[in-house]
Parts: sequence; structure tokens; C-alpha cells
Amino acid sequence: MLDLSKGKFTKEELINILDINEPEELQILFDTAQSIRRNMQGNKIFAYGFVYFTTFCRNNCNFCYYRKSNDIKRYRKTVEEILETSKTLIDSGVNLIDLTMGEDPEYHREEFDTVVAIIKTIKNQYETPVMISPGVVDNKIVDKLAEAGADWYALYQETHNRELFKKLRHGQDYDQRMNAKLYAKQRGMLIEEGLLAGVGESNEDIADSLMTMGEIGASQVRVMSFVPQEGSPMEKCKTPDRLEEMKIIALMRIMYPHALIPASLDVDGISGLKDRINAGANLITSIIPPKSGFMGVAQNTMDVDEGGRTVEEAKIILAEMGLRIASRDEYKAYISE
Ligand code: SAM
Ligand code: MD0
Repeated sequence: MLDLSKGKFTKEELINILDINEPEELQILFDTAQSIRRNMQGNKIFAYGFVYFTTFCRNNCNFCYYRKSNDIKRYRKTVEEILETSKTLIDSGVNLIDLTMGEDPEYHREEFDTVVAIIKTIKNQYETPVMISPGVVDNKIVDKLAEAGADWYALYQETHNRELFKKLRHGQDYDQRMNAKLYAKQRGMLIEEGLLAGVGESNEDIADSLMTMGEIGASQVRVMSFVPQEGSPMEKCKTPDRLEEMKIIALMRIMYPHALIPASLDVDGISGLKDRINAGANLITSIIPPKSGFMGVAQNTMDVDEGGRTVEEAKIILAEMGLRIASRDEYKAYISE
């Protein structure tokens, strides 16, 4: 098999690695990814709290439960609820708060003033890093979010195949989405790029995405397996074999040794944590306090009220693997390297 440790691959090489199905070759892929993670950060794993504070959205993404046309119960949390949940998460040991929203017209109308105030409280009073996942916003809003102190801007293209993008993010503009991210980077924010697995992409598309993530300078990169959503146009589409997601995680780790790569609890809940860490992920995302009334995205309730998506639960699994959750200071040091 190809020498994986070199880290730099041509598109053809990436496609060949994505084609691997032999158990021994797969083991080499995952072992290489794991040893890179261990060399970078020893036994530390990072953890993000997830605060999905409004589920209203003006978009109609075909894969998403919260698409505008889906007739579902929605919420828009108050500032008090958002801060209380953020504080609970921080006290439980997360390293960062990911403030995520649907593209809620209310927040666009008030030009994100409330979001700015929330970011400032989390940054200044709670002394905790912040990621903002607001969807596409214009440059003026990116300026405001950067000035408020947000460390990260997360915005996933889902695919870098423009035709497929059109099908997934129906009615949205590929370049506008990409440019918002690039502008945030220019403004000094760290950026997260991401792709969806199992939405009709080819291995060539995945290879393109893997290369683009590096070209745009993303410091956090993710893949999530598509989860079918009730009431959405893709409701009847199948969720993909998880091996695809694991291979992509491993390749991202090998190509981008320092990158933050999520093991998202939003795909298979807490039972999916171990495999993703073993594939090379170094960060647990979508930690949500039980009974807080806040939801996930791809799995909107799975493991939430049962307490499965907590630092506590994750710690037990990590301990069995000889790993531990990093402290906030260790996280801050890592992102400033
Ligand atoms: N609304 C903002 C946006 O679109 O960028 C921010 C949050 S969006 C809800 C977060 C991400 O969740 C999407 O970009 C997509 O990658 C992922 N996601 C949404 N629905 C999903 C599904 N059915 N299966 C897997 N991942 C999904
Ligand atoms: C996650 N459910 O980390 C979250 C979400 C948005 N920035 C992240 C997709 O899995």
C-alpha cells in the first residue's frame, strides 16, 4: 500500500485510499491516523458544548430537518436560557461553546446585536472560547462577530461539487457560502469546513473536498454521515455505511495533523464516539445538557435527555481508551499554536 505517513497525496492517490476495503489496509489507515493524533496531543481530547439557540430558518436544505418548509415545532431561546445552558456546559468541562442557529430572519433583522452580546458574555465573563455557526451572513455581520471576540466561524460547504451543492442547498449560492468563510478567515477568525457523507458524492468529490479544506486554510475540518430526516425531501434516502465517514476522518487527520476533527455525537450518539476517535478524531462535539430543552441537528433528541451527550459520559469512554478531556487552558494553547 501507498506510504500514508507522507501526508501529501495527489487526487488519484486519495481516491485509491478511499477505495480501500481490505481489513489489513484499513487497519494501517486508522493506526496511522491515531499515531499522528497521539504525537500531536498525547492523551488529550477536546470537547465542545453545542448550543443550538434558534431552530427557525429561512433556507430549504433538502437534507435538513429544520428546513423552512418542514412543518415542525421550533424554538427561539431567550438570552437567559442561552447563557444558562452555556454556563452549565462550561462548568461540566467543555473547552468551547458552539453557538449554532438556523438562518433565523429575526436575528438578521436586528443585525445580530443579541448574538454579539452573548458572545461577549461567554468570552469576557466566562473566559471561554466561542465558535459561531450562523449560516451565511454578510461581511458587515462577520466584522461584528469578529470584533465581539468570536474565535471561530463554522460554515460547511457539505460538498465541493457545485452540481451536488445545488441539489443539497437548494436555492443557495455556492460562492456566497464559500466567500463568507474566506472573509471570516481574512478577519482573523479560525474557520471550520465540513462535508456530508452519503448524499450522492463520488470518491472524486470527496478527494476534491479534502484538498479544498487545506487550500482554504481551515483549522477545523469535519465529516458527518447523512441522517434521513422526517418530512424532508431526502427522508427516504439511506444513511451511509459508517466506514465511509471513518475513512474520511482518518484521511483528514493524516493530511492535516494539527486540525481539530470532530467525533460528532450528533450522528450516532455516544455509542459512535469510540470509532470516530479511533479513526483519528481529536474533538468531541455536540455535547448538550440533558433536559435543557436544546436540540441536536442530525439527531435532534438522541441521547440528549438520557444524559448520553455529556462530558461525564464521554470521560468514561475515553478513560477506557487511555484518553482524557483537555482543560480549557490546554485547548486555548492548542488553538494559538
Ligand atoms: N444553519 C447553519 C448552516 O446551515 O450553516 C448552521 C447549522 S447547520 C444546522 C449544521 C450542519 O449540520 C449542516 O451544515 C450539516 O453539515 C449538518 N446536518 C444538517 N442536517 C443533517 C443531516 N440530516 N445529516 C447529517 N448532517 C446534517
Ligand atoms: C455538531 N451538531 O458538532 C453539531 C453541529 C455546528 N457547528 C455543529 C453540526 O455535531
